Amino acid sequence: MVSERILPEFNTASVRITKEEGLLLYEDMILGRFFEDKCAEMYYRGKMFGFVHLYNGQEAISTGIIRALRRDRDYVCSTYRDHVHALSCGVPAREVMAELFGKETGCSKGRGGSMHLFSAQHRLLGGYAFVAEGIPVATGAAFQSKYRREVMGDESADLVTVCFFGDGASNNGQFFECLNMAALWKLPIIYVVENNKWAIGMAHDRATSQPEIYKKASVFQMPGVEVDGMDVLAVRSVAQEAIARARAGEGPTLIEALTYRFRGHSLADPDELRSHDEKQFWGARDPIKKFAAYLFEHNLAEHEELKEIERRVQAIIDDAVQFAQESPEPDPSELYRYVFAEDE
Ligand SMILES: Cc1ncc(C[n+]2csc(CCOP(=O)(O)OP(=O)(O)O)c2C)c(N)n1
Ligand SMILES: [Mg+2]
Repeated sequence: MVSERILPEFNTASVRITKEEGLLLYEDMILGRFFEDKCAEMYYRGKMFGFVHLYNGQEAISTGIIRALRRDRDYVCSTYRDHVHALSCGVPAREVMAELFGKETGCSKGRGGSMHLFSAQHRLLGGYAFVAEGIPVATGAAFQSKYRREVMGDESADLVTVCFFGDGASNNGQFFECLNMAALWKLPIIYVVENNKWAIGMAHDRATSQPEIYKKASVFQMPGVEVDGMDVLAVRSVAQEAIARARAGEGPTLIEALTYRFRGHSLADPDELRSHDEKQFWGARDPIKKFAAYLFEHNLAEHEELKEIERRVQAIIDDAVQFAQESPEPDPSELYRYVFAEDE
């Protein structure tokens, strides 16, 4: 028997969601899941190099948080587990897949690869290979929008930044330094810890003196909330509240989303350390199946409508692979291009 930290079932009575919104959230999660499954296939066929970290199981967090933001205006900062965050931000699947194939048409021009997705247009501040490296970058982005809005009087700078990172990252120094500054300066930022219980092979409970990460917000006088990261409606609800606070100038929030990755740490990880029982327990809480059940129960979707979304998304993924395959490699004579911003 495994004893797992989970939260009581989220009460959906307060949720107001239209059919259109429901289908959009479903499609976003399916896009993430199907994209990652295709990545695994392509990686094992030798189409990608280096480390590739998949997001299966955690989709409700990317969808619930990012789809509550203003697309192409608010900022998102990711980690090396960044494909699905990029997709939720609106970076086309073609450009993400081409980046993983190291092609010139990728969102980072084939120079970044899986762990370094970037899109100025879609306000994706980047994937970062070093654990916790994105936290100061995101904090800086939040500082600049506040500065533009309050000091320079730019009303269009009412922007919110979301910073994603893992449970392992929450033990790094940047986490504490940045939460302190963000709270002190009331920055418009939301720190989202995706607590999937593991940092490669290190169990979260063995690595930290206080495993309930959301409680660490209190020492900075910052609101900290825990949420069921397998329930997209629960995540969306806490995100909406935190975004409204940040946009109103009331400062940052720390959200701890309880989740699980359904695959190994990276595609090079044989995933032998996590117990069978633990994997089974969390596998039964699949966020996509849970949300499909909600949609049926509330007459927001028919089986055939969801199947139609799945077919459409599969076609997008297949097209992305073809695009990536047919795209050119970067030209070696342009090795130094894009090193500086003015090369763009
Ligand atoms: C500064 C730094 N230290 C160590 C590593 C090696 N490393 C890569 S991923 C990882 C685990 C991070 O776990 P977590 O923050 O929980 O994120 P998850 O992989 O679970 O999404 C470690 C230690 C690194 N990339 N950067
Ligand atoms: Mg983790």
